[in-house]
Amino acid sequence: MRTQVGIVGAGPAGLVLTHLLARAGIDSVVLENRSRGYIEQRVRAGVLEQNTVDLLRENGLAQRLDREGLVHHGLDRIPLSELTGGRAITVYGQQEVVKDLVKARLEAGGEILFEVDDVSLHELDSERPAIRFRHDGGDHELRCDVVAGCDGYHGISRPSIPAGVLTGYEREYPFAWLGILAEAPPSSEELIYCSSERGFALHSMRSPKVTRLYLQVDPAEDLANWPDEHIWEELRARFATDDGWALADGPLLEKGITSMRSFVVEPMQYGRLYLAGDAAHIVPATGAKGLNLAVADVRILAEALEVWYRTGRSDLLDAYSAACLRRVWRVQQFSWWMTSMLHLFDDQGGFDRRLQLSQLAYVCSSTAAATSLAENYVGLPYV
Ligand code: RFL
Ligand code: PHB
Repeated sequence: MRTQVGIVGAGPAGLVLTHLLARAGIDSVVLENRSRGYIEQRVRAGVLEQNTVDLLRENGLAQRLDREGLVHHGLDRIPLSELTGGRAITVYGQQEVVKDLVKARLEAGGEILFEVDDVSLHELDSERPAIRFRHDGGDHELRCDVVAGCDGYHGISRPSIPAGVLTGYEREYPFAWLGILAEAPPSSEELIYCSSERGFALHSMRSPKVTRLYLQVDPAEDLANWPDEHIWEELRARFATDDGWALADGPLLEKGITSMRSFVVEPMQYGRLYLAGDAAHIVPATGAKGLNLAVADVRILAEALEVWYRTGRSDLLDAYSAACLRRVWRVQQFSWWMTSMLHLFDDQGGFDRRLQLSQLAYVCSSTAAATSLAENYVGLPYV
């Protein structure tokens, strides 16, 4: 088998990349180790920044997003659009984005192979790298010009790079998020980021009938300790206000625990392998940035590949890592800052807690401070 760009992973990064390349007339094949059904059901992100929505729309991939996505002009207490010249976020489940991208690509004759096993990368420092894998009971080799490692944090692309090439930068947080999806109407028009004395909580949604809620929990927490009623009690306690506001509840459709970590590798490239999305960096979910950052990476990669194929010029490809990392570190700082401001830390004393509360009050009352949050949250424009 032969293609121009071999893409490992059919998450947002790999799927957006295959679409952008197709539009530029570049062939690609996507290899995904899970089933189509699995990746289309996996509940994850929900907040798309303006850049992501614009990019999907410009590429004809936003018909259902435009119909069903919930456009938000603010967060609770932060008028995002007013502070950013009209930019907004759209709440639309990541698995819905994945469904739309898979369907559109397959309908256009694109190649996405699901349930591939034992994917391995070879000759990455040559001009004809190869991807070997098993599929439908047989062994295969895909020869390509370039490999895009879009296989997430646990994928094989990053570990295929020889020792000593990459430098990793990491921070683990002393908490995780317990997330639920519930059949209950959202209890607020807007997303609510809540820093309570019992820990952080987040109110988000997926539709007028489905609420998405998160609780800060211990990273070693076992879901078995959280029967549904216990989750609702804790949510009600954390969101409690003295103005009679009540949280609507309903049957749970999904629950899971997500660790919180900041992680970056530099550079995001080795030979003909280019890393994109979670394969190269992880942000704690508090900033709602992971998916958006994955899309920003592959936009840069697709443009660089287009120039390379059209003119033979490799300057943009050579600059890929540096160009991505500028946005990656901005988003890392924002996500770390949101996380640090809103969560309770085990070892934090009264002084640190008062600093957090003061920062939060400042962000909710000063136009300068709120604007800084807002422009990062809706996504700084692509440069
Ligand atoms: P993905 O989505 O992990 O996709 C990687 C794909 O590669 C496959 N794969 C392999 N395929 C072949 N061979 C192998 N050896 C492979 N190993 C893995 C995997 O099956 C998968 O299909 O990475 P990508 O494309 O970089 O996308 C990143 C995003 O998924 C991630 O950053 C976001 O989900 C993060 N995130 C959020 N991001 C946002 O922008 N806004 C949000 O509101 C937001 N909320 C969240 C989040 C992530 C969460 N969890 C569960 C981690 C909320 C949560 C709870
Ligand atoms: C979500 O709706 O899943 C969501 C919203 C905001 C975040 C993270 C996740 O910061």
